[in-house]
Amino acid sequence: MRHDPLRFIPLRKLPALMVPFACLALPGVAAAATPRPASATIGINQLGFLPGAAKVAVVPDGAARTFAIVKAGTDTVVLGGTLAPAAASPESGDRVRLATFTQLATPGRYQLRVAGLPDSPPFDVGADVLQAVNAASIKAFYFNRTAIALDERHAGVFKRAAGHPDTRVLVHASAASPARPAGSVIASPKGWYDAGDYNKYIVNSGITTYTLLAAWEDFPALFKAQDLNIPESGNALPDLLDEALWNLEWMLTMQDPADGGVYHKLTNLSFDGMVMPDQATQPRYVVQKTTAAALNFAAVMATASRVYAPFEKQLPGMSARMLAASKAAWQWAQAHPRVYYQQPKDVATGEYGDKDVSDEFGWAAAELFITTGDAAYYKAMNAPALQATVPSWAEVRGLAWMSLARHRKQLNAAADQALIASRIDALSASLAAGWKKSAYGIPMQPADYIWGSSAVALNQAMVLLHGYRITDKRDYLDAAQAGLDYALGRNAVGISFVTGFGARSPMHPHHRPSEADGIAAPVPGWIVGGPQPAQQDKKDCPASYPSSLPAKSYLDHACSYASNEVAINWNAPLVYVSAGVQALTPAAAK
Ligand SMILES: [Ca+2]
Ligand SMILES: [Ca+2]
Repeated sequence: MRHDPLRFIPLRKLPALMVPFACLALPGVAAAATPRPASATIGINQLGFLPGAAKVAVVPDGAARTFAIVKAGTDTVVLGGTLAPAAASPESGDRVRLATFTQLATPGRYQLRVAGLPDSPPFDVGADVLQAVNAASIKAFYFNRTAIALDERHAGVFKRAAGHPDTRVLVHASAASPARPAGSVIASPKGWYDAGDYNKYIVNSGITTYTLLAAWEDFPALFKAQDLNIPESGNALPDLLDEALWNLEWMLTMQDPADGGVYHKLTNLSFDGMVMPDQATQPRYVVQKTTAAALNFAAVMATASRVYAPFEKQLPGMSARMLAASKAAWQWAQAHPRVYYQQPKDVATGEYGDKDVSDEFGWAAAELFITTGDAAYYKAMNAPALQATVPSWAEVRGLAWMSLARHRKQLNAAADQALIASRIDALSASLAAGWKKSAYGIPMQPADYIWGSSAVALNQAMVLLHGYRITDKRDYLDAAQAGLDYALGRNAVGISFVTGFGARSPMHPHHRPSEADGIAAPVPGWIVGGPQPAQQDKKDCPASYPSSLPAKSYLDHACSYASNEVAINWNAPLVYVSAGVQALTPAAAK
């Protein structure tokens, strides 16, 4: 059954809605939005395609019935084709035709040409077209590290002073315990800033870190060969695992050693202004232990324990420490199964509240089963009742199934192999059915344009890549490619949603460092939230949205936290999918 995103994916940290956008009066804030998309543009992946990938573009319906592929900037036609019949796209109000040019496999730079329209942005065909965006999407996490100065050697023009050491964090009254009364001080350094703001939230950084580790588990060869130019480059650990460790070390400090419970977040009492990290110096607090945080933590630490186990020499004791932390959090959740996040009256930052933790129980149990082989965890997962859905921070049951599918060959007899395969295949089939009927040829459906829609597209693609791995059904790979194409420009606004990548990409993300650093270009490698029709920021924005339609409700302005913010949990599936498409696409076109 297809999930209902409106029901299952809550808005990102709700209180942001109530925070007036105060940045316009501050220096360094760009007020101009980038030009609006032309009314009729060809929607295409603006980076390009692997030679063996499905290649499709979206063309506004007009008089033309044919298209040509030309060498970029020339009239040299290398391929011609017929446009598919026009179809209506209710989410964008467009009538469009698909141009399919999958057979174009010769490496080079091209444009798609249709009579009566501007040529498409240039795109490449080549084996390495996704390498740079994959590396940048991971490097973005480095740019959002807390507690470390970004030096010029690693950060280039985006060098900055360290912010938020978090070595003296207060225990909020909501988190007080006998050993740690309100106002006592703990150290909780490292981790990443969550998004455009400077706070740290367990459940959101948990799914993020898991997704990075999943990418490692599925495509290790790609990451072993990768040099991200981060401070740990050249050490004995692959850079992706160095970056993930930066957050895992923070997460470990969020567990109360006295009882195994996990604080929900580490935050100011209110959001910072649009300033650089080192200028944001409000007191920081750990706030309330919750069941969701404990279970999310348990799942991530169980995963990390097996990922870092082969690196015992580099990280002595780390794997065992993570597994012990996972089990302690699991035990706390067993004893406190319904402690939901309740925002204290004096705290106004993101909530990440979640009152359905049945999925978190299932996910944590699955990861503990995979890592330990203990059948009691499989039983606790209650597999027959646990569905697979497209993951989001509050809706993690699909992660249990993807992990089980990934490790299926090593699982013991407790696991139901047929059920694992059927859960992944059924969810992939439903996404592929949407892809087939979509006018844009993408898995995204009208209801998928929610807050963070870009990540919906990429999490769908992640599911589809798992489906392809299990079944070898080519449709699943092609649908996943279409989801990535969406994020990189095959969409109704004709924009690659990744900063710094593509002919047209966001220039004014709602991201404090990008706005406050005085540099025109945004910090690169971030995917912005993308279009969604609720436009909760409309009242706070001096610029207006170009459209109220779901697929066109996008505003490239720093005011637009509802369509143009960045977030770590949106970048993580970009890391996964840009790696997976590279690793799984057959070398030759067919
Ligand atoms: Ca390294
Ligand atoms: Ca949940």
